Amino acid sequence: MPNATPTSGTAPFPWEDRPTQPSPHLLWRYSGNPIIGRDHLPTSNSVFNSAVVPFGDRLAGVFRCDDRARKQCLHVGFSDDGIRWDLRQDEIKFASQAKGVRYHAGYDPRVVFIDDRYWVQWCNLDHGPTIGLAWTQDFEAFHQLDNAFLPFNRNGVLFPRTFDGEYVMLSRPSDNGHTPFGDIWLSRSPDLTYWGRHRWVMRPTGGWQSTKVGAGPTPIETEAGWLLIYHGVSTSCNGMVYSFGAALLDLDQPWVVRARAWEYLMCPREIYECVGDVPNVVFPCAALTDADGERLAIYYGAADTVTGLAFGYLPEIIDWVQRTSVV
Ligand code: BMA
Repeated sequence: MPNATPTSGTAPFPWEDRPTQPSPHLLWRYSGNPIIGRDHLPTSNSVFNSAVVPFGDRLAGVFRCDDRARKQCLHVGFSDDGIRWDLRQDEIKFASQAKGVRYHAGYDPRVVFIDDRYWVQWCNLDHGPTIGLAWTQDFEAFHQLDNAFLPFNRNGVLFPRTFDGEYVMLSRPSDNGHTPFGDIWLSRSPDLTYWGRHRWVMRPTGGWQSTKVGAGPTPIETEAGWLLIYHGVSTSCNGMVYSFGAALLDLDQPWVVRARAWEYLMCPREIYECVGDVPNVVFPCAALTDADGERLAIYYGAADTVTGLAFGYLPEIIDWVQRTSVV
């Protein structure tokens, strides 16, 4: 069985056993979904597409909270069990910023621990959407670097370690609107400021992922390769539909796709995924594994309104990606 590098350490790992009712699905949803409602903060319109990470013996996270003016804001939150979250009312204010960089609004954060600090990647609005980067060591003081890329770009996702001394990030070049296209690309940097050595990774194929694809949670290192959970978008007569699936990237050359499942892992079907500010969206931004690298908990935004949690077994998912691969 492939083993994943555990990401949970001594932090709590949220879990609920697979329902006993026969289910054809690899993932099952937490029975108490959504775990974070749209009114979690007195000022929030919606809380979704958010990132959580082990933080000592707790979990911490950066949350997308759109306010009631519909401004996209980033807020810090903490949890003792991964299910009940306490979000700070004030949005993140940067303790320092690279000269000239702007933070007007931000959304769809990811968080990853590399070396000795937590790196936040998000879609930063600075003359168009691009990839913002900041670090923190305590989830109190955040320090913003220069944007990683030129606009327009979304879904910047760092790998959790360096490759030959270089940081590696996935992203999706896009447009200034509701981009009707999108491939996943990979870029490298010696210092998280200067990015280059770009490599193409994957394009939309068909069905649930026929319009565009974008990286989701931080890739998970396993013996079978990097498990990449990514969102795929299709376009129906009713608009875009966001689902998510999985692929395995080469351990040493992570721009090489070794396997890619044809079917989705999850598509919007519960009421809270199909009804909200943007109907028919499940959008994963974070995943935790347990200490044995067996169990997986995925945090995802639902209908751009609330936050959901889903569970699965990593070995089953990896086996399924390999068995059903179209690569
Ligand atoms: C994308 C982003 C995501 C959102 C998705 C569906 O462009 O805005 O935050 O979940 O659209 O609306």
